[in-house]
Amino acid sequence: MTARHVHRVCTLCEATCGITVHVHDERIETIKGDNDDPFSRGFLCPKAYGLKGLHEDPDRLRTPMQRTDQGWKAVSWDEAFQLAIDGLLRVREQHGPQSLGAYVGNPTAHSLQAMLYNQVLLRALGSTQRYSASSVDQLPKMISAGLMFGAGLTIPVPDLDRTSYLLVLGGNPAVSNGSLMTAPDAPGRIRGIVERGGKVVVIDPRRTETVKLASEHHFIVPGTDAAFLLALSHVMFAEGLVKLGRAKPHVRNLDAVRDAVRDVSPEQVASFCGIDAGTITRIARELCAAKSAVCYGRIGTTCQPFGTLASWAVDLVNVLSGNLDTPGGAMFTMPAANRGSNRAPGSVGGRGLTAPRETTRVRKLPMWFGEAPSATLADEMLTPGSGQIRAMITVAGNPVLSAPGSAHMDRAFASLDFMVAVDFYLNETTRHAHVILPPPSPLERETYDYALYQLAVRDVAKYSQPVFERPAGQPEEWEILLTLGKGLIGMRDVDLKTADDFVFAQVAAGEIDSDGGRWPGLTVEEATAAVSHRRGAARILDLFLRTGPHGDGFGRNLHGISLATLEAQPHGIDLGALKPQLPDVLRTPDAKIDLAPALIIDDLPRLRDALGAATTKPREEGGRSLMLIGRRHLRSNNSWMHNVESLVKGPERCTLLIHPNDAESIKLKTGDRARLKSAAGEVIATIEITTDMMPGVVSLPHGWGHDHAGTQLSIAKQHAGVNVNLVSDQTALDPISGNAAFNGLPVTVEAAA
Ligand SMILES: Nc1nc2c(c(=O)[nH]1)N[C@H]1C(S)=C(S)[C@@H](COP(=O)(O)OP(=O)(O)OC[C@H]3O[C@@H](n4cnc5c(=O)[nH]c(N)nc54)[C@H](O)[C@@H]3O)O[C@H]1N2
Ligand SMILES: Nc1nc2c(c(=O)[nH]1)N[C@H]1C(S)=C(S)[C@@H](COP(=O)(O)OP(=O)(O)OC[C@H]3O[C@@H](n4cnc5c(=O)[nH]c(N)nc54)[C@H](O)[C@@H]3O)O[C@H]1N2
Ligand code: SF4
Ligand SMILES: [Mo]
Repeated sequence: MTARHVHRVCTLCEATCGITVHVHDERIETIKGDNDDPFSRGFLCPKAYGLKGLHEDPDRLRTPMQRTDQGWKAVSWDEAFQLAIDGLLRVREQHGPQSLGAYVGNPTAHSLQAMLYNQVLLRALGSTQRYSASSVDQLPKMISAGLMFGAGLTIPVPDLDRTSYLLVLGGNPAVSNGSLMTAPDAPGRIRGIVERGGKVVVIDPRRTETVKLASEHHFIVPGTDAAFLLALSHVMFAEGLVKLGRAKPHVRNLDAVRDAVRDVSPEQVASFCGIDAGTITRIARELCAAKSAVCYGRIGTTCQPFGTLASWAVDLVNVLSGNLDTPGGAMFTMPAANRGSNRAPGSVGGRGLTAPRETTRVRKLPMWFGEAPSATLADEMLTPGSGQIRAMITVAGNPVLSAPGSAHMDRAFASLDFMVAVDFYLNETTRHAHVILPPPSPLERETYDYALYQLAVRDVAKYSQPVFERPAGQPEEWEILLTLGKGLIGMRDVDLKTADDFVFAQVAAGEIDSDGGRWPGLTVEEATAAVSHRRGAARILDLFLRTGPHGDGFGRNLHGISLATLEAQPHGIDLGALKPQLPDVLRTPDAKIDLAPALIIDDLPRLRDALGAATTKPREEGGRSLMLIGRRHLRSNNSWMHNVESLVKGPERCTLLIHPNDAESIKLKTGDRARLKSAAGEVIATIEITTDMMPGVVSLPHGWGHDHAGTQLSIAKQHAGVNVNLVSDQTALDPISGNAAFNGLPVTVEAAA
């Protein structure tokens, strides 16, 4: 009988909570919060325990699978790689490089190995047909941040622990546990603001779980946040409240902003937003008067028709109220490990972000950050012509459920000549694959929250070791991605170690310039030799940690850290509260914050048109014409984790929330079945009546609809729910980004026969 405790992080959401896995005789006894994790201090949500269910789930794939005419067949790893690479190369030979496409899904943001080696695979793809969850999520924020501050991930985060005033739009951290804001125990941290005498204001078309922690809540008409935020800015200018604080010497285009918001007064936007002018004026004054304040927007502000405008306006409000880069305001992080952060002290500015010149083949949508919007992935598979996608690789994605226009997407995947999935479930998307390559269980791998620490409310670092050894023959996820990648560039016979040395050499050369960057005298050779005892993601991580702002500089900074430091401290280490960083953090060519990027200002007439249309035509309330929004549940995780009994048991989650007035006008009561219809499609959902909904708005969560034949999800099938993305319209987009506008979609609801 052997018992052991392993400390690590939970990789199921952005909060990065510390967990302790209690193992007895190589079985998980329980999973608890790690009280010694300096960031999460023991906090856990119910999903963490689901890691046990996930690890033990008999439906989770443990061997590669091949789809044959007789059904699915387990194959060896060698055979599976051979089949996968042969299949992809065959399609490329026949139809050219653009015939290969790839979709990279959400969980890759939680996997160190996927974060680092997806890049290798995507480069080897040799095609611009790249897609990811970004364009059904945060892409508008990456664009507004890129245009304002110079880089897509230079996104200011709310300094939750020190702020006196938090204005939340379109986020529900009490359930999502925070997003673009890595904050374990986000609910506790938000409650803390109120407890220390501060104020929390939530703007949301639903009275959410976060509202219960807040001081004040206002319903807002979906899709109108940009107007609301610009009206706040209008008040700040009109009443002489603008104070730029620390940002003052670093901004440009302040006059252009003043002009842009001159005619967007609270009176003008009140009926459009559904919030009275007095309230808007008061909130603007409060933001400017508070000792510190921060405005924060999430999915409700990005996945909507004015996503980029709203994302920009959030940061505009933070700048104008004097709260950018200041404690308690919106601050930039200084992550311990980050590509490109080894710069000599004093170097400022960068290349900035410019509008992409390339557009997609079929719908001519913009291709930001070298990616096409997922809302047009199905078009690119289904529309014949040169450049049509004929084969796909998916890594940790389920676009058949998670992207808009699901029926179209399902048909598109079914039409492919060949598909490879890197995934451990046979689900709605991977059932179309010819070969599935399962990564190890999350508990069988190392991890470091490389992406999420870039958005954390404190600078922290934690490296987790695997809890269990990988089963014999099971490759690491980075090995799967690298094997595919080298196969695609004709280096199938090069051994993995050589290929990985090559990958590392390229990364190191990118990080260490001839001056050594931050570390005088450091050379690529010195760094390479110092980490040569490691392989794969750990080796790259060690390099980033040691060259990074908290690093040991390979002996040049005695107080600095390396991967060895983190290995010795399995609870993780705290690197302190966020610190002011202007102008060093800016990557715009002139090292200034562009308050009025032309591309964004050019989209204002569209908002004005919508405002005009709404004021001339009174909004119908309580009728059958409604607006659809989404929601998340504490025990659910996008389109997966639904095969874990402990998380799906209990009352039905996938219900259509509707206000009593709306329900009455269509003669529906809780438990009735209703037909939810848009221009794109329809589903039949169970009604749940609640005064928590804004009249005129209905809510259905995403990630459900597990009733497809041919999947291996025995538990999820019993809790199938319906797929809201059969109703989401793949043509409803934020035009600047091409991001899906899931929220604010016009729908009708009627009793189902
Ligand atoms: N338990 C759980 N946690 C998760 C996830 C999960 O599935 N389950 N998913 C993870 C992922 S991938 C992400 S991206 C994050 C998302 O994190 P959040 O954005 O915090 O999560 P949501 O619950 O989608 O919150 C969006 C809110 O926007 C509101 N809303 C909708 N439309 C509008 C609008 O037009 N304006 C305004 N102001 N509000 C609007 C909705 O009512 C909802 O309350 O959560 C992550 N965490
Ligand atoms: N209507 C509507 N649709 C939405 C949203 C919404 O609010 N409303 N939200 C959108 C958002 S924010 C997001 S992020 C997307 C998410 O959508 P996707 O990017 O498609 O991701 P998931 O639905 O989380 O599916 C994750 C897949 O990864 C697999 N997986 C899990 N862990 C790993 C791993 O470590 N490695 C590998 N290789 N595979 C793994 C799972 O088995 C599953 O197949 O959905 C979007 N869709
Ligand atoms: S909030 Fe829950 S799902 Fe997210 S990291 Fe923490 S324990 Fe895991
Ligand atoms: Mo997401």
